[in-house]
Amino acid sequence: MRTQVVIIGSGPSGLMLGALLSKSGIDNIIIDRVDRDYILGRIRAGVLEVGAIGLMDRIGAGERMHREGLLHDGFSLSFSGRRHRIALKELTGTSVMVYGQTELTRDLMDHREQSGAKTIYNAGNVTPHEFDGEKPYVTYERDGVTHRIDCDFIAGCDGYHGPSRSAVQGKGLQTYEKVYPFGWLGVLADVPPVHHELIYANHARGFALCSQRSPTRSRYYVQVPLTDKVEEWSDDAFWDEIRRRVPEDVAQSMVTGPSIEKSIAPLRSFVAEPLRFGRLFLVGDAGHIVPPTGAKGLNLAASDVHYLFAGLEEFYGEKSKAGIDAYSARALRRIWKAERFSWSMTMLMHRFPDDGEFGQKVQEAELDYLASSVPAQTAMAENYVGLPY
Ligand code: RFL
Ligand code: PHB
Repeated sequence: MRTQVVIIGSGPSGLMLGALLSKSGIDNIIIDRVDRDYILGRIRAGVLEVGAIGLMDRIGAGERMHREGLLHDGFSLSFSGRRHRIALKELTGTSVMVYGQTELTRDLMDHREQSGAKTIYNAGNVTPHEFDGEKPYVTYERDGVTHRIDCDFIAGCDGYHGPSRSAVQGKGLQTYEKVYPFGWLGVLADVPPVHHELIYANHARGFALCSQRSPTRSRYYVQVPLTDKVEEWSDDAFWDEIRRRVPEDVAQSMVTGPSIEKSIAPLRSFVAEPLRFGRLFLVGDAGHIVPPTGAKGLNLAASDVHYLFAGLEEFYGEKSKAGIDAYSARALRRIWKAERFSWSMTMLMHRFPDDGEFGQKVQEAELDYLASSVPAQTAMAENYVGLPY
């Protein structure tokens, strides 16, 4: 088999890149380790920046997103029994959209099926080869048979645990990492959201987040120790805990119900540099991870795709390598700013077991400053809605 670009990974970054390439007449094949239903079963991001929304429109897959997505003009921070609203729209002129990653992925998968572009699911042992030279290829196994796809480029859109980053180990790859001493226990439930906007809560018992997917579906999170097991958390225990961590009026109006998904995600900051190794590119979570507090992961995948697509389009259209040569540096500039913001939101809103009272006093002072300073709120809002591409 031969194609122009092999995309490893059928998550949001692989699907967005594939759609843009197909639209420009650049042939591509997506290969994933699992199948469509498995990918759609992962409950992840919920907040889209204007850049990601624009990318969906450019692809031509944004119709349902605009119909069902919820525009949010602000969010609240709660701390020390107080609630403070960050007025995103008022401060920056921009809103964000609440539209689940599952729905965005479904729209992209449907779009790809309609376009007739090829996707190979359930592929085992997917491996990139010879990307240092001019003739890279990817091998994979299905039903006991090894297949080979020759290509011009390989896009590693295979997430944090995928084979692309493993393949560049020892080839000048540098990594930067911070692991946080807690995780997020998340619950999805078919209950109406407690508030029309998101609430991020800093509480003595730990962080909590009230998010949503639709007028009838809510997504809630609480900070938990890494030693906690999801099986040990009954629905009742979860609802009791989150109600303790949010302001009293919020707790009283929270509608609870059976969970339809419950999972624990560890929190990590991670960046790989560079993001290009010859004809192999790292894109999205394959190249970087942010803790979810800033709602940036999926949005960074979208900006990486924007830069890489521009480079590939220039390569095929104008026979220029300038765009692909610039990909890593352009993407990393934006990535590091989102890393900084996600780290600072995480430090501000969580309880750190080893930080003691001094750490808490500093958090309180920062939150108090934020509540009283419009420039500080504007800086937070500007980062939350997303820096320009
Ligand atoms: P994905 O979505 O992980 O997709 C990678 C794909 O690669 C496949 N793959 C392989 N394929 C072939 N061979 C192998 N050996 C492979 N290994 C893996 C996988 O099956 C998969 O299909 O990466 P991608 O496309 O880069 O997308 C990144 C986003 O998924 C991620 O950044 C966000 O979900 C992060 N995130 C959030 N981002 C936001 O922008 N806003 C949010 O509100 C937000 N909330 C979150 C989040 C992530 C969370 N978790 C669980 C990590 C909340 C949570 C709880
Ligand atoms: C979510 O709805 O899953 C979500 C929203 C905002 C975040 C993280 C996750 O910061």
